Amino acid sequence: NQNHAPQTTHIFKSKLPEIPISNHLPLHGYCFENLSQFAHRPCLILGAAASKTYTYAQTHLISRKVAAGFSNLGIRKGDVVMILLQNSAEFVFSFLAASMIGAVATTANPFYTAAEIFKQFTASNAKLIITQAMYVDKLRHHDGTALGEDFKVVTVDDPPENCLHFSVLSDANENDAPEVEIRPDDAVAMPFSSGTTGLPKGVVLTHKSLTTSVAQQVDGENPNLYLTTEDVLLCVLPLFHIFSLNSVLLCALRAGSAVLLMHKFEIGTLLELIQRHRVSVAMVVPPLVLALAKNPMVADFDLSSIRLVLSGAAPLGKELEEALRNRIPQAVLGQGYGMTEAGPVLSMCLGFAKQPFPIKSGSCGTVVRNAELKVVDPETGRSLGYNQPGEICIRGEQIMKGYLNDEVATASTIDAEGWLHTGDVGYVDDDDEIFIVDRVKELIKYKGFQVPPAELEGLLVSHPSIADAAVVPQKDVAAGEVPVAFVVRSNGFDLTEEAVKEFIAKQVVFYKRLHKVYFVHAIPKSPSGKILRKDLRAKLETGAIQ
Ligand code: 4UU
Repeated sequence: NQNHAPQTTHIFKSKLPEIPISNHLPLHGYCFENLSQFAHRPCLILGAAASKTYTYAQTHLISRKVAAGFSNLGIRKGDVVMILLQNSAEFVFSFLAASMIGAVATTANPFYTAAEIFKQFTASNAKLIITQAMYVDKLRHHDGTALGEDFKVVTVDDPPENCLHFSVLSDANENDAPEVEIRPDDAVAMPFSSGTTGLPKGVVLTHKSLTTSVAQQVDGENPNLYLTTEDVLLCVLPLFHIFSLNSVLLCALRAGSAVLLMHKFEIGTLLELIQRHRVSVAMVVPPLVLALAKNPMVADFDLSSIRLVLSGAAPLGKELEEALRNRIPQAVLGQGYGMTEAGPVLSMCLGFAKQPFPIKSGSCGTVVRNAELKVVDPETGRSLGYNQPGEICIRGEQIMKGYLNDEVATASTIDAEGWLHTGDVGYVDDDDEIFIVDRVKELIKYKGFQVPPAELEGLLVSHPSIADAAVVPQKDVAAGEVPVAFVVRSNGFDLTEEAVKEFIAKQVVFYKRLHKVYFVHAIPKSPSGKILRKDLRAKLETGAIQ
C-alpha cells in the first residue's frame, strides 16, 4: 500500500542564508530599534495638498502620545481598537500606539457598508473606532449598540455629535502611557480575511509574526527587499490591507525610509507626487501596473526616480509587466506573494535584494528566508518536487497565531506540523522561483481586494425569492476577477437579474457587487453538500452558460 510508504518532504528555502531575527521585541520596539540613526529624516510625507512631513522622531513621539491617549480613554492591554481610515498619518500613529500599550489594531475598509463594519466590529469586540467624520453616520443606529456609550468614536477631523477629536489622543502626555509587558506571542494586529473558505475571520498576527515577516524582507547583510534611508516609498495601497501595512509601512519604518501617504488612487495626483517627491520604491497591485503602463498621462511626468516596483495581491500578467518595463526601464520589476494569514509574505522577488539575483518574468519571487515552503498534491497531500504544481504551504514564525475564536477554521488552515495551507496552486522552478497558476480556495480577488463568496451566498439566500445560490469568480481584464452568481429562484420567474444585483449592491462595498447573475434550476453540489465551484467556473469559461 503506497499510502504507508515513507514519504520524503521536499522543503524549499530561500537562496539567502538564515539570519538572526530580533523577534523577541514588541513590534514598535523592533520597527524603531534603529531610530537614533535617522531620527531627523522624513518618516511620513502627506501626499495631500500641504505636503506636510513628520520626521522619525516626531512620528515616534506622536505615537507615544496617542498610546497615552488610548490609555486615558481606558484602552488596556489586549483590548482591540478599530482603525477605519484612509491612509493618513493618524492611521500610522494609531497603529503604533496600539502596539505600544499592548492593544490590538483591527483595520477595516472605510468604504465598507454599516453592516460590514459592524460584523468586524462585533466579532473583534473593539472598544474604540478611529475614523473620519464622513463615515460616522454608518456607525450610528446599529442594533443594540450606542455610539459614545458602548463604544467610543474618535475622528481625525471635526468630530460629529458624541465623537471625540483625535487631539484627545495626540495631545496626551507621552509619559502617561503605562508600562506594559508585551510577550512575542501577544496579538498586535487583527486584519480580517476569509482565508481558504467561509466568512471573513479575525487573523491574529502577533508581535512575533510581524517582526519576523518584516525581518525576512528587510533585515540581514543582504536583505531580500533592500530599502535605505534615502528611499521614498509610495503608499497608495490601503494600509488596512496587510500588503501595504507590512511591506510598505512596517518595512519602511524598520529601514528608515520615507513613506509617501496617499489617501486614494488618482492617476494624475499619483504621477505628480511621484515626480515631486522622487519616489524610489513603488508597491502596487496589477490594476495600478495597468494604469502606469497604459495611461497616456504617464508620458508627461518624470518617473526616473523609481528604482523598484513591487506588485502583489493578485496575478500579474507577463504582457503587463513588459508594458511597464517599457515605461520605466531603469526599475527592477518583480512580485511579492502574500496571504494575510501567512504574516503575510511567503515569497519575494530576489531582484530586490542588495546583491540581487537574476529573476524571471511572471515569477512571484522566492520563499522568504527563515521559512520553509512546500508544494503538496491537493488530493493526496503528498509533497511534490521542483516544477510540479500543487498547493503551496508555508511554515515559519511569521505565520498567524490563528483565527480569532475559531479553532475549527484554524485547524483546517494550519496543520499539526505547523504548515499553513494557502489554497493557492503553484510550483517552484529549477531556480527556486515560485509561479502561481491557480487557486483551489473559494476566494475571489477583485483588483487584489478579497471578495468572499460565502458572504455573498449568505446574503443571496436571505432573499425571500432565492432558494439557493453560488458565487464564483469570472475573469475580467480590468479587475482580474469579478464575482458572478448562480441563483435558483424559489417562486416563479419574477425575480430579475437587476433586482438581485441591486439587493446585493445595497449591502456590500463596491468591489463585492455582482457583475452577472445566471438563473439556474439547481446548484451543483457534492454528495456532502459542498458547492462544486470548479464545475461552475468551467461553465463560465467554456461559455456553456449565457
Ligand atoms: C498571484 O493579497 C494578500 C497579500 C499580498 C501581499 C502582501 C505582501 C503581497 C506582497 C507583499 O509583499 O493577502 P490576501 O489575504 O488579501 O490575499 C491572499 C491571496 C493569496 O492566497 C493569492 O491567492 O491573494 C493572492 N495573491 C497572489 N496571487 C497574493 N499575491 C499574489 C501574487 N500573485 N503575487
